[in-house]
Amino acid sequence: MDAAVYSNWGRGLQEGPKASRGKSKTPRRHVWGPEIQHYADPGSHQQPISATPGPWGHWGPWGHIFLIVSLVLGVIAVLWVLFLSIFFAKAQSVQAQLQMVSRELQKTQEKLLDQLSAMRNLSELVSCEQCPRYWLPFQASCYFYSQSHGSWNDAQQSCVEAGRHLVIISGMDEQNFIAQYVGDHGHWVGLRAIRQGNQIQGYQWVDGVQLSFSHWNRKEPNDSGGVEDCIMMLKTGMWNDVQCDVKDLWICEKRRSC
Ligand SMILES: [Ca+2]
Ligand SMILES: [Ca+2]
Repeated sequence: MDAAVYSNWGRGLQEGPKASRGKSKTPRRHVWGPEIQHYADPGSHQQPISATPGPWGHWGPWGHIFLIVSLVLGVIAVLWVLFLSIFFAKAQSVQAQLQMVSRELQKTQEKLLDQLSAMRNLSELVSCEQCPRYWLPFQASCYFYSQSHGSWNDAQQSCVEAGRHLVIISGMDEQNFIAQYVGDHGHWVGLRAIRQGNQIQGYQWVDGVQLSFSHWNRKEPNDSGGVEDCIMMLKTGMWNDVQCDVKDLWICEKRRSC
């Protein structure tokens, strides 16, 4: 107990002589924790007669904790915003890189197709007419795989404009050759339904020949909804009837002299 605080112990609170002159040799203690209380009756410890702000100030320890928590939350919010900014910048960079890779892949695909066409032309140069650039030769025909999508009518018009037609598949050899280049996309072929009223009477190639060889997928043709008049090759190489305005890739065929 500080001698200056209770210099007149038992006679009420009174500063000691040296303390009252402000020249006490006993220095005032500074402690971290609750302030020392001055009691009128040191024995009772019930009636503090003076109280100065503690080391936490007038807000008390809870105010100090609130201030620290607010600062921590503020720092976390700033770090989170910083993280999101970096994340979105990275995402945009990755997207741009993917687009560039996609373009490079398309160019590589075109080059490979060109080289494949050249190799096949070379092997059949002796006996057959050469195929145009980007067209693949097989037996007495050349084949072109489109890079754009369109309806069955768009596809047929595109082929005919070039003096050819949508592919006509006459047998299993031709079917196997064509199927190996369809990749992961559906392709229109030159076959569509002959419909009278709501009934399909049969299927006909674009050259007017009735269907003889077929390679239908399981449970096809099903003419779902009564509107599936056009035939496409699935990525598996199997055939399916679908609506003619579906957007698909397509395959053109050009006969050549051998
Ligand atoms: Ca053919
Ligand atoms: Ca179908």
